[in-house]
Amino acid sequence: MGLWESFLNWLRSLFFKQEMELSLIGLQNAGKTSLVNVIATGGYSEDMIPTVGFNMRKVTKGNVTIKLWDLGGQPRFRSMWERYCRAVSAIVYVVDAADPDNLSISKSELHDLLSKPSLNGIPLLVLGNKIDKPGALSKEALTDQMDLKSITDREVCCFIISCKNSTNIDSVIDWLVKHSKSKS
Ligand SMILES: Nc1nc2c(ncn2[C@@H]2O[C@H](COP(=O)(O)OP(=O)(O)OP(=O)(O)O)[C@@H](O)[C@H]2O)c(=O)[nH]1
Ligand SMILES: [Mg+2]
Repeated sequence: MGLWESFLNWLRSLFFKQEMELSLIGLQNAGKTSLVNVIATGGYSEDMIPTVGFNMRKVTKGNVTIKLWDLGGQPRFRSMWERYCRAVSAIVYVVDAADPDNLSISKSELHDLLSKPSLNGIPLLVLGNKIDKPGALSKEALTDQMDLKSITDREVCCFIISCKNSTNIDSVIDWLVKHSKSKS
């Protein structure tokens, strides 16, 4: 590669570099930390330790550096969700789509969070995880049961995924990368 070409590549990398910050929210056991691992390294494990408080991870996809706040989903950590969502480009809300018993709690926690004025207008990505499991909800059923149609003050998108089988993880990354542009 010639000098001039190297110089142009360097310039390009400066101008196209994007940064974004995201928060991963959802009830305990939904698969938030598993999703971070799949996005970062492609690794998946059944043996996961519940997140205590939060973890911050940085992941680079192409020219985009994504700073991820992976929050604990147990009841005692939910009061800090809002604080970690204030400055983000998007909120990613993870739901266990194969756990019907927790859906109504998950739904009310989501709607509570979105009612905070500080989070007004922040785009929302809802992910129904664990679709590898029998009885997991379809995207339509999840949209319905999480009452996503009632959210009209922001952009809302929904995918059903499996961290275990890496299903639709590409679509998630594409969505995230597209939304990095709105911030920087
Ligand atoms: N079958 C299946 N299990 C999954 C999937 N994703 C995550 N799990 C399992 O779900 C359990 C909880 O995963 P975590 O990623 O720790 O969940 P979390 O949302 O981070 O939980 P907290 O940190 O407590 O809020 C683990 O045993 C995972 O292996 C999936 O796509 N399919
Ligand atoms: Mg976790």
